[in-house]
Amino acid sequence: MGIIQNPVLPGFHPDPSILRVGDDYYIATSTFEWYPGVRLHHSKDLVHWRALGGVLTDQLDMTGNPDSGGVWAPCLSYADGTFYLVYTDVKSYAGGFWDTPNHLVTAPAIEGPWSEPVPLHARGFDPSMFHDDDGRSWLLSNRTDWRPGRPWANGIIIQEYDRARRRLVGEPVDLYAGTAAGMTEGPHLYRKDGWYYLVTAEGGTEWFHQVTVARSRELLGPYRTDPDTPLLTSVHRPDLTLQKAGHGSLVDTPDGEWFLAHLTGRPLGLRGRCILGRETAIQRVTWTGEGWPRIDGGVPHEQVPGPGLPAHPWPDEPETDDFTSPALGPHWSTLRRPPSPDWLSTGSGRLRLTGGRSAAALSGESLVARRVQHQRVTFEATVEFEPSQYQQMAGITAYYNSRNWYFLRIGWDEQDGPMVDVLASDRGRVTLYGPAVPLDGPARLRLELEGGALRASYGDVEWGPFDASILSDEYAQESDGGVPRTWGFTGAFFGLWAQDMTGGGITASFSAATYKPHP
Ligand code: 6LW
Repeated sequence: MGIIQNPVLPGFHPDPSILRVGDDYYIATSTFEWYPGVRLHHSKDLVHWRALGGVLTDQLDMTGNPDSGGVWAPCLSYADGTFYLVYTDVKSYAGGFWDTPNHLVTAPAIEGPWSEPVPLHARGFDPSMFHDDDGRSWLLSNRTDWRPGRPWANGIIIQEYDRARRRLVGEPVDLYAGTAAGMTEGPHLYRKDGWYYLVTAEGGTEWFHQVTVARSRELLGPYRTDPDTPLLTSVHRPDLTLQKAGHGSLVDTPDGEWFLAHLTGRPLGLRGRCILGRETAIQRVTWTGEGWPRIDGGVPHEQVPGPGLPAHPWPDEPETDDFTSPALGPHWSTLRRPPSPDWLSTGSGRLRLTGGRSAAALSGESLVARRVQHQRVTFEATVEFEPSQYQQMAGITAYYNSRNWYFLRIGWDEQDGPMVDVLASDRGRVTLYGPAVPLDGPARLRLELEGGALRASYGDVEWGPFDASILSDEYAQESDGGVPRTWGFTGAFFGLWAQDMTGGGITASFSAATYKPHP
């Protein structure tokens, strides 16, 4: 029996939905403004996971949104030889107005081909699909409320989905109002031993987060909450490494062992900032004689005895991406637009980016990045770039969102010509950090993260230490009079970035991108 070492998906992997099909386990996680639009992972033993890549939802317009628009809380399910993936393409939440169109894509195999999206309703977010034993399918979600002074969501709703006609039918009905913990969302429905079990996320996705379970003999309720609610939370245990435990989904093994995949966060210090974003962990679940699920102590554990399944380790991801493949590796994401030949090409040892718009544009940026998954890690890449204008720059970045980033860049100015320095943005306040070091051919640029400190270097020259904690969910959240303008729902990234504000589209070339955790 292997040990599940949590988090199983370190770095930005929130809102996990876990699914077993035969001997294979899959997890889908949210991506917000990053492509691919839904991120998928595969395991055969719940211990070893690998990124499968994602489902590119090209029809999504991730531009012009607050930074955390985009794909929320995908849910993967399976019926009659078909994978069902539902997700919310969040268009707005700022000011309390929710526009949350839900979509369904289907595929005969996890690798695809995925269908064109079927539009569902936009009444609320965190959709999931439940396939009942009688062949009927149901869409669940929360329901949002824009009215000032009201809770922003008021419970879980359910509506029938007709699989043959590929559309919603009937009317949505209220399923569950939630508990006093409030903010009831992330619904997943399961059938076991004659009960329908409704698993929800409550308390909001931060320190008060929890997993709540309710059950009913009838699909449409009434649902009674577990008298010993919640199933899981870290709210009373700020000392634990795994915080924010909530938003869970259940899975069983062929031998009848049960597990819960759930969201967690690992702050810098006691309830400090989470630069790794919200991550995915797995806990072991047992059932009481009365048929309620239990997790040891009701809290998240870093090490969990795995199921009785043969070990199935995947080959290690190489530390350095040499860009020999004509496609981007599965650990890379792109910002707000899918990779396409008009701005990105890879192969023969190079990643070439056509300079895009500035960080503030919220569209047309040329940024290729990977999740920061360790609190102590070095990221470096070789950059070849020949700017001739101060509006052109390329280099490597430690990036949270359009307002919070550090950019170790090759730039140009009238005095120095091509040079290397650090440009940074802290809640939108932009600062240039010298010295400006003359550029000498291809530049090996390096960023080093040590907990809350970030250092940049080129040759013998070092910039920083900078405050890395601004690259966190907590710092990214900004509000207007208590109403969120931008939420911090993603996590820090390391990336390769090219900008050309002349609109001329100068090319930058990147090679040997190395991500190396410190021992
Ligand atoms: C998600 C909601 C939540 O849709 O945070 O963790 C929201 N819970 O369920 C954004 O990830």
